[in-house]
Amino acid sequence: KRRTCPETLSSKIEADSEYKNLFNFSTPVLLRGEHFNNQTWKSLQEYKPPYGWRNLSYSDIRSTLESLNDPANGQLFDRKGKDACISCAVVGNGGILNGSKQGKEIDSHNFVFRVNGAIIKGFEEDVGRKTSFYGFTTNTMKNSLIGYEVWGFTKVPQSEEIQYIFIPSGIRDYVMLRSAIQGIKVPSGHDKGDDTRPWLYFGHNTPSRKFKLLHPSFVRYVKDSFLELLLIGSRFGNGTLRSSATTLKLGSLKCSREVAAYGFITDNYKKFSDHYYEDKKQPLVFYANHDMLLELKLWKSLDTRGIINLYQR
Ligand SMILES: *[C@@H]1O[C@H](CO)[C@@H](O)[C@H](O)[C@H]1NC(C)=O
Ligand SMILES: *[C@@H]1O[C@H](CO)[C@@H](O)[C@H](O)[C@H]1NC(C)=O
Ligand SMILES: *[C@@H]1O[C@H](CO)[C@@H](O)[C@H](O)[C@H]1NC(C)=O
Ligand SMILES: *[C@@H]1O[C@H](CO)[C@@H](O)[C@H](O)[C@H]1NC(C)=O
Ligand SMILES: CC(=O)N[C@H]1CO[C@H](CO)[C@@H](O)[C@@H]1O
Repeated sequence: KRRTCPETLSSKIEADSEYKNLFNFSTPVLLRGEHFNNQTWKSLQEYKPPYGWRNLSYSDIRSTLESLNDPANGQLFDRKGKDACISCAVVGNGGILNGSKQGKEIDSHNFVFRVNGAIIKGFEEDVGRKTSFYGFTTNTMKNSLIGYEVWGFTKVPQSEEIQYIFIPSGIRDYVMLRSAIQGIKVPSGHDKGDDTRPWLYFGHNTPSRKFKLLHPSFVRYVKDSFLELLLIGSRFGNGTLRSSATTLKLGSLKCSREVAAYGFITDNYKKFSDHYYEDKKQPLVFYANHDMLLELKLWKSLDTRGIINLYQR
């Protein structure tokens, strides 16, 4: 059933004189096979990864894109008609969620986005159960599996409904994605080796329509519009925050009714642990304090202006 939105997020943003320029609803979001041509190849040579394809292998990029040949690879939301009025929860992994009891509310959204070390088992009451999208770079995913294993992040979320959003930080993401679709071990590059079997991460026989690849131009747009904030990061380096912020921005552009952000940094971050799953409080690690505080200001002001709902307590 189609429902029309009383007030769409895009109309709210368009009416906001300060923020409308931060959002560009025409930015391409996902890349798929039909986008590969000489012109795209050439124009993306202008930027190095994650913002383009400079110095990346033509044959790897081409074969990866060609494997994204299902129309669903180019669409975030499969079910037609749902586009009419979609509400999303974007769930970060911040300590603010420990004891929050937000699980039911999170699951009540049409789609739930999670990122990086998203541990669910044992935390359902606070973070919910549903995962519609999992966003990551190969590097942040693997770092999360190593660094958060001790807290229970032993595998990437897998389920019937889940779809995987690859954030292309370098050639390894393209190679991993292609191998995942083909159902083969990673044949070359950084992730080559016996212990890198995509099906361990994304499940066996996962249909190719469940894999999405963010357009490098989208990653660049997020960086530009977020005032270079994304160069900074926490414990596991610069990719972690980028994955969260990129995923949040993606939700803001694509979810027509509402975007609620849970587990992101808030004013009173000192009260909370780095992540919701640590057993003893661990302070949030800043590599670039100033920038992290800018990020905090940005989330908060987007909330104040009614563009996102930022969970705070
Ligand atoms: C928005 O994105 C489109 C597609 O990339 C681009 O052509 C356009 O110039 C952008 N608009 C603004 C105001 O930046
Ligand atoms: C695209 O580039 C390839 C290799 O550079 C070239 O052989 C081919 O003719 C080009 N195709 C078009 C339509 O320009
Ligand atoms: C990377 O690409 C630039 C411009 O496309 C080129 O000048 C440079 O030689 C390349 N570097 C390597 C290591 O291939
Ligand atoms: C999580 O919450 C519980 C119960 O309030 C508390 O005992 C525990 O210390 C908290 N964990 C962290 C890492 O803050
Ligand atoms: C952990 C890490 O790699 N931090 C780096 C993130 O990026 C900034 C700015 O480029 C560096 O100064 C940090 O060392």
